[in-house]
Amino acid sequence: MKTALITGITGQDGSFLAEFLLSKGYEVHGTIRRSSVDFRERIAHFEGTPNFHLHYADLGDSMSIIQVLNKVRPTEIYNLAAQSHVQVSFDSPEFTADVDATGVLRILEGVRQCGLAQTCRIYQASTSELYGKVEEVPQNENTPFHPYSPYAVAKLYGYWIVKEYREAYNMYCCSGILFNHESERRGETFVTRKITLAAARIAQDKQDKLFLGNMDSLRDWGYAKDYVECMWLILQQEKPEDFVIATGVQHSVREFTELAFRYAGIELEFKGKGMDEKGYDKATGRCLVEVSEDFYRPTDVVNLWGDPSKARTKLGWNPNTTSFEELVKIMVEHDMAKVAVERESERVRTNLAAYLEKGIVK
Ligand code: NAP
Ligand code: G4F
Repeated sequence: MKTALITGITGQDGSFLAEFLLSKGYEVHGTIRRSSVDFRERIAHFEGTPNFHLHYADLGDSMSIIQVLNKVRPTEIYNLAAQSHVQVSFDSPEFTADVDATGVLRILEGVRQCGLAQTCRIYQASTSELYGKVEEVPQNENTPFHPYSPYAVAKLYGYWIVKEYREAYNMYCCSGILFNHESERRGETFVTRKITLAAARIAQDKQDKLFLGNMDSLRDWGYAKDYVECMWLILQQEKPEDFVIATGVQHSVREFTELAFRYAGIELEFKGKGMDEKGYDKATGRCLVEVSEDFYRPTDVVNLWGDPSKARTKLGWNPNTTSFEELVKIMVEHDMAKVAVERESERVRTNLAAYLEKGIVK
């Protein structure tokens, strides 16, 4: 039985990857961080699964990493843990560098010091943010990097240190340069999930308006469930290599917003330019989307578009299993149901409070 260690198992990708590896018969170990609140919603369904184990470790703490490596002695490591929010990296640049850059080094060196260098394969969660202020479109494995945020600069160190350990110590370690991938499990402050949740709430009268930043920004959005398969495929190749993972299709934040609202039953019409642009409900004329300076970044990556040819040819991976339209639909349907459940439990709570007040329920 193969043994995988996933750092960042509580995140969007970690939870999908754990499901994928368990279905392949792996023993899956994941690292979690101590928190005063128990926020493990994405992995709660693994409770009691025989081949599933959790350990405390933090990418900022070498000792915790070495302890887990010695205990688990994995055959594959998927290093997904990171401070993954680009805008947050402008507010917490040092923390981001420690986890997203030095954290990668701690994993690689830990593997060496535990005597696992020749038996353990390592996947590093790299990112299309490396292309940043893009120098060509679409971007492939040979496109020059130009990182454009503290997050991207930290991830660039991660990319190069992986390459260095591969060349210096002959270790099997690779970077997957993944373009944006989303899902119904996406964190609620990333733009896609922020939009699908807002569309669902506005459609069900739980929110008045959605405030966004740069709506002209272009992304190559895929479905996270499809992308975790690639992480595994990358580690199954004979030789360690880096791969771009993307759909090869590009859309703007505005297009994502229009489609999400359409699936929630609202046709939007955009009027105005730049900071004055607004999205109106065509049926009622109500303004539902506005631009806010708060969501603009000091430097923003605005033209990501991946070329997945190498992954298609060498990994045999189909980049278009889930289309853009299907992805938006999956997310909106999920959030419409989530908001409906929240509304219903709120209604029950309100009714119960009213009954209690009138003395109907003792
Ligand atoms: P995510 O949902 O934000 O999950 C990040 C995970 O990292 C969480 O489990 C988090 O744990 C953990 N983590 C954060 N800081 C840590 C630390 N100091 N020590 C240990 N664990 C820590 O991110 P994701 O979307 O699944 O992305 C997974 C990886 O792929 C990340 O490295 C991200 O940068 C990279 N990536 C993502 C995309 C994308 O579009 N999703 C694209 C390219 C690359 P808590 O739950 O405790 O916070
Ligand atoms: O959804 P985002 O925050 O994702 P971003 O910055 O592309 O980063 C994500 O993808 C990367 C891969 O390329 C990962 F490495 C990274 O970990 C993360 O998963 O923003 C997407 C775009 C940006 O251009 C942003 O300026 O949407 C624009 N945007 C416009 N309004 C907004 C908003 N982004 C957010 N988060 N919130 C807004 O209101």
